Amino acid sequence: MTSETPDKEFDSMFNMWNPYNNLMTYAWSRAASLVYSGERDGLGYRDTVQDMLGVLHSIPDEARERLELMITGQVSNGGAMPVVKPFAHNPGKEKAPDENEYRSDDCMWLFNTIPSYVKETGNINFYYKVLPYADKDEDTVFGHLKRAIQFNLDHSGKHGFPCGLSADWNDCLVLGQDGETTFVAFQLRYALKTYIEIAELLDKPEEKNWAENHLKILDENLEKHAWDSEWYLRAYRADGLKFGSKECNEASIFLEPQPWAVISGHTNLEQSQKLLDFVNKRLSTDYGIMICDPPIEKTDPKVIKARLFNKGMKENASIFQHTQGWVVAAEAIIGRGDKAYEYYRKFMPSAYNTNAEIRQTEPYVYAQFTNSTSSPRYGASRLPWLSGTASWAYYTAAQFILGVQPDYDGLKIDPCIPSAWKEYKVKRKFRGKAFSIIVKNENGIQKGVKKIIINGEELFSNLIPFEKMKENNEVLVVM
Ligand code: IFM
Repeated sequence: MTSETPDKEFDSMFNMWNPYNNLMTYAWSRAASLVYSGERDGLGYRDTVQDMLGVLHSIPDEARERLELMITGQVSNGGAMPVVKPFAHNPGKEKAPDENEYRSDDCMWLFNTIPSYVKETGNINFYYKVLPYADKDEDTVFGHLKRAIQFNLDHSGKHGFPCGLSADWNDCLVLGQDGETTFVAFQLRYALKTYIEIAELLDKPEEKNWAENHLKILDENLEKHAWDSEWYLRAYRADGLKFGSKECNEASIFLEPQPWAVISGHTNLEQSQKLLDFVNKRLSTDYGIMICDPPIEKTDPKVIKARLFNKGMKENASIFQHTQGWVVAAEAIIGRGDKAYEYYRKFMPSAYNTNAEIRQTEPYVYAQFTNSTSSPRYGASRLPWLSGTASWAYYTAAQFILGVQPDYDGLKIDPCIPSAWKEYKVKRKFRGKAFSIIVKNENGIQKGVKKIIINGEELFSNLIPFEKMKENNEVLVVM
């Protein structure tokens, strides 16, 4: 897929460097990193499943093989092996991890990647494909997804949220077996919403009902126990200690649950706007959005390990790059294209071509984090290449900004762009067919498609159905 937009720096990332970064990250996982080497000798579950989001369109068959490998890394209780060893993995015969080795977010990422693969390829039968679990038994891919949900329902705490276990996405929170994570609670909400869509697609009303009931209960618990008057809490420890609450002196707000409240569909438009405005007020800097604030200086590392990092670095209140795409997606979901793009450019490497002395990292590659306001190196980025940032940056640019969204029945076009963009072009291959798309935005709006004409024929919605597609397609989109 290539773009021709009014922003040449965006195009250079999107057409060349970001896809290259995606392929490198996919190929090497974290194995070639000086920081991670020695720590693991296989594919980390959560990182690998997310990395695939950036390559599904370019190498779908190879990505499917990797995806199947990761699905067979799921244990029969629904949780995942933290690391899958690509050469030694022996599905059906692996030893299940000890209870305290599971991470609560690992299998939740399957709900982003599996539907993306099916929508990209149209291979709906993939949901019926039977694959073994890591330790014993087998199931369809749809069944694997259900067990992933069941795992977090079975490992829920007293507020009805998934337990933190060995870690949720943020490796530095010490939540333990019985502490609870609101971030994974929002991931679980996203999983239930996605499961409902798949159950509808496969015509499984009982499954749909099952998920709808759980979703309703989870929504109630989130409003009752996760809302902290202006933002969502990050977690509860088993003894009731809150993380990311106005009651905390340090790290009183964490970023992760806020965009996921929007992405998961939990908040309505008005709530989403207020929440994201608050994120802007509390966490936004010149170079992106901080992961938490204020930084951690006194809290015991037994509570938050991030204290071991200098303030303003890594999980200790840096501008953690992986999370930036989530905020871009959330802003685009509520139609604020100017804001989404402003955030996108703040962490876009090529935006630093002429001030590389600030970013201090190659201006064509994503990094793990940027030093934030509390660091003496404010603006400097570190740990380039092997970070989940690349795939999320690409995925949000392609699907949420340029708005080219593969769907089960065709290609949906739903851009969310800066009002200053009056026109842009995209070229893309989709299921073997070529598309040349021109988006016109003479009225300078940020979101909303008025008209789509494909090969001279006007459509009645913003989905281009598969039946209307020829080998080569000319598409005009009017916003
Ligand atoms: O989510 C993790 C990732 O798995 C490894 N790098 C740090 C991230 C945030 O803690």
